[in-house]
Amino acid sequence: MQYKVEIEQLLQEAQSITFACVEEVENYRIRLLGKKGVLGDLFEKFKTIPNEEKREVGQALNALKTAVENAIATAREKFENTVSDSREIDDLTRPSGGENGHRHPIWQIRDKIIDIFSRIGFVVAEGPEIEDDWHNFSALNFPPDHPARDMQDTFFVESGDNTNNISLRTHTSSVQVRIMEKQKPPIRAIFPGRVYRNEAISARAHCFFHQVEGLYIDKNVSFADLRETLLYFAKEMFGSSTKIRLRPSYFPFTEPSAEMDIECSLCGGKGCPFCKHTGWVEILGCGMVDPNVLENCNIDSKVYSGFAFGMGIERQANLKYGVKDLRLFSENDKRFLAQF
Ligand code: 2U9
Repeated sequence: MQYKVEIEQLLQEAQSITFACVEEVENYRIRLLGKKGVLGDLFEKFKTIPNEEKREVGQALNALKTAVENAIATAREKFENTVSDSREIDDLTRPSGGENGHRHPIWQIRDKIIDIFSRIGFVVAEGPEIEDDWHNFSALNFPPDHPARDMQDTFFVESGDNTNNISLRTHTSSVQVRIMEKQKPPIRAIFPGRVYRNEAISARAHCFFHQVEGLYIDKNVSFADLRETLLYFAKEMFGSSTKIRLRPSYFPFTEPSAEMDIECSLCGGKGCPFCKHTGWVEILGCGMVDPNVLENCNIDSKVYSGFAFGMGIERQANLKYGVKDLRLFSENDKRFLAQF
């Protein structure tokens, strides 16, 4: 009980705290996030929380961590601007006070994923949201009769006969194709972006969502490299004790293909409604790039091999924050957004 009250009080503090100078921000950071900081203690104590309370308390703890990080980032930004742009201080017509905005939760997760992969040498690449058939489907080995090529599943931009087959991209894999066509291996990049699927909007599906895909192509890249890279990602994203498993799967563009699960953090792998009593929750898809796809992009599949992976950012947010209804992410309701 005392534990929950402490989290609530710290959350209120993080949401209202103001700083007079950079030193105060740093002292606050050390007190909350430092090696022996308050948050470290709380996360340590979390292990002793009874299983049935873990979900609610875990969400509150994550919300607190985000609020503290936001308070620090916002304060730092403010002081940086104050020093670098002295004209702003002199602008007496500027409105004072008011609420501070912050990054959208989807963007926070996107930044975290980029940060994790950039630490091991992945660069970020972006590309167009409107794509031709080659980059979105054909180069990726989609057979002519694949359901994703159907108007029921994909938004086509050209109305009528669709002779050009221009569509809103259904995944950021199209950017991978563009990079591979332009650049000789080694290629080590991640591809964040918004993608579109022709789905009826509900709590579990939306007509657009956000992905981060990744690609590593070089000589002698193996499935073991894929596994270790994704294990590193899972530990950085969900905590150092995170366990993973890979299940065989199928995608047109990878062979072999797999889906990766992490052990359910709510029940510790014992089985609960959240993990549908399996003890595991799916976080991403992955595989070795199909040699046909390499050849389609003019990369010699006898010399080079590579792995690829893809994940939905909303899915990661769902796992990290327990947000179940996808629609909340695009409604711009401040009561929802202010919690992150
Ligand atoms: C190239 C070659 C291979 C990207 C990959 C997945 C597996 C995958 C889904 C996860 C959830 C999409 O957001 S989601 O619905 N993605 O499972 N994506 S491998 O593989 C590529 C991409 C490009 C040239």
